[in-house]
This record gives sequence, C-alpha cells and structure tokens, in this order.
Amino acid sequence: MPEFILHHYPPSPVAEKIRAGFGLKGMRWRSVEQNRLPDRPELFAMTGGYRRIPVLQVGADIYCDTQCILRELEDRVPEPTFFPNQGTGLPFALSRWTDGELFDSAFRVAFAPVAAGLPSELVTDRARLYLGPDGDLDKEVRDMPHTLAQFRAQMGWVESRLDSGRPYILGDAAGMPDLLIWFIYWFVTERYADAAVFFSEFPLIDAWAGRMAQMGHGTATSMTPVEALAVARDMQPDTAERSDPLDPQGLKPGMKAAVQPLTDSGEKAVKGVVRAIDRDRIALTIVNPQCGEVAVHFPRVGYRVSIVD
Ligand SMILES: N[C@@H](CCC(=O)N[C@@H](CS)C(=O)NCC(=O)O)C(=O)O
Repeated sequence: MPEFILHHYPPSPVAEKIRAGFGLKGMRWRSVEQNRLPDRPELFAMTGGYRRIPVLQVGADIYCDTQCILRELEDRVPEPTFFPNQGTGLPFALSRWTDGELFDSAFRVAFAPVAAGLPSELVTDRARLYLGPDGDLDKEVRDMPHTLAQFRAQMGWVESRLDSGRPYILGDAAGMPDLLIWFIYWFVTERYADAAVFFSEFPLIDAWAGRMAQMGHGTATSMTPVEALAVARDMQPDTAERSDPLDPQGLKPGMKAAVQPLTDSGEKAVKGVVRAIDRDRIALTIVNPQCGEVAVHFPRVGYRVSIVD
C-alpha cells in the first residue's frame, strides 16, 4: 500500500474534511505541516504553484482540491465507503453548496470577529482569497447579523435532515455528506466565540457532531516538506495516459494546458502537459528539477482548463 501524504496545517478547516475522511476510513497517513501563508516552496514545486491546502500526495501523484482527494481516497481505499447509500453523484453536488455558499458564510462568521487579533499579513491574504479584490473585514464585522441569518438558515436545513432519527446525514453510516457538514461545524465552533449559543438552537447537529468527533483522524505520523519532496523525486507517477473521445474541449494527452480556479481569488494557473482526462478529473504532467516528473490532478468542476499554445 503506498503512503498517503497530506499537506495541510492544523487550523485549516478544508483540511479537516480530509483528516476526518481518514478517520472514517480508519487510515494510516503521513502528515506534512505546511506554512499558513503561501510560503511552501517544496509543495509548490510539486503542484506547479497550486496554492490551496490541503494537497494529497501519493508517491509522485499529487491531488489538488478536496473533490479530487475524496474521489482518489475512495478509489484506493473503498471500504469503509464514503458513499454508504451507493450514489456517488449527489454528495459531489452537495459539496458545491457546502464549499460554496455555506463555506462563504461560515468563513465570515468564523474569521471576521477574530481578524483584528490575527497577523495582518494573514488577514490581508485571506480577505483577498475569500472576499475578492474589494474584501473588507471591518465591513464583515458590521454585517455579522446578516451573515448569521444566512448561516442560520443553512444550518436549519441540516437540523431538519437529522430529524429523521438516523445518526448520520445519509442514514445509519457516516459518509461524504457528513464530512462536508463536519468541516463547516468544526471551523465555526473552533473560532466563533458565540458558537455554543448559536448551535443551542440545533440540538440534533450538536449530537451528530459528537458522533463525528469520535471518528477521529485515523493514525498520522509526521513527515517534513523536504522528505515529501524526496518521495516524489524518487518515484514515478502511477497515472497512465487516459483520453476521453467525448471531452467537450477536445483535450487530449500531450496537449499543453493550464488549469485555474474559477473563483475571483487572484490565484495563478498551473501549467503542464495533459496526461489523463475524463469527465471529472484532469491530470497534468509537470517536470521540475526539484522533484522530477509528477502528475498533478485537479477536478473539472470549479476549474477552467485552457489550451496553451
Ligand atoms: N476548493 C478547495 C478549497 C481549499 C481552501 O480554500 N483551503 C484553504 C485552507 S482551509 C486555503 O487554501 N487557504 C489559503 C492557504 O492556505 O494558502 C478544496 O476543496 O480543496
């Protein structure tokens, strides 16, 4: 079994989604703690500059974005499954809500009231990333009643889902939808000073969160960024060339391409050569003197793939 190496940092809520995923599957993994600011030279060498956290590394295969990471973990470790009710499509559709509108309000609730006490470099960076070029955290503090109204209504949807009397979102076993709600709950309860009062309206969510916390994070042992880079350098990517005759963009292995998040976050495109393509994923081959050849994987949804001349 290859080693699963997660690049993350402890306060990252999106990484918590994957740490809890390791817990659900009872997995062993290697933990590489990265800087909270985008000063991550070894990781950027392997990702071609993709700046978000978390990133999963398996040898010389690098998986960016939690959509891609969850899919890969399920392929490599099918049991216990992330999809206890078999349907694999709806949880990904649900993730577009949890990672979009729901995360958007959770970020404001969790971050705005504490921003004044955080390093200004971190605040400026996250405001640009999550609130866009005009992001203003002082305005967000003033707007908290509106934001809480947004967040509360969405949490109400979860509370009513749990009203079925079953312990998890899909029924009797935890799955990907639970991970998607858990990271939001974790983010807000870790940071928002009035979280206990806020969630007192949602006793079923609190009880469910107790069950989720019990799941833990699997078994992690640490590794340094330099060691992780050496793993990539000493291995070859495991991903075979794969094409898709139905690809609407006509992408084919061997083409030069750039992949960029669709958000207005100022993030750079990652450039490489198409290695594998399908409806849900694209893998680019990148060659870098620091790590040799790596395959960098992205989801299709939420990213624009452009052909580069
Ligand atoms: N769509 C991405 C979002 C990841 C994301 O926004 N992660 C946060 C950390 S919780 C991040 O990268 N923040 C900026 C940084 O750490 O550089 C995913 O699902 O993985």
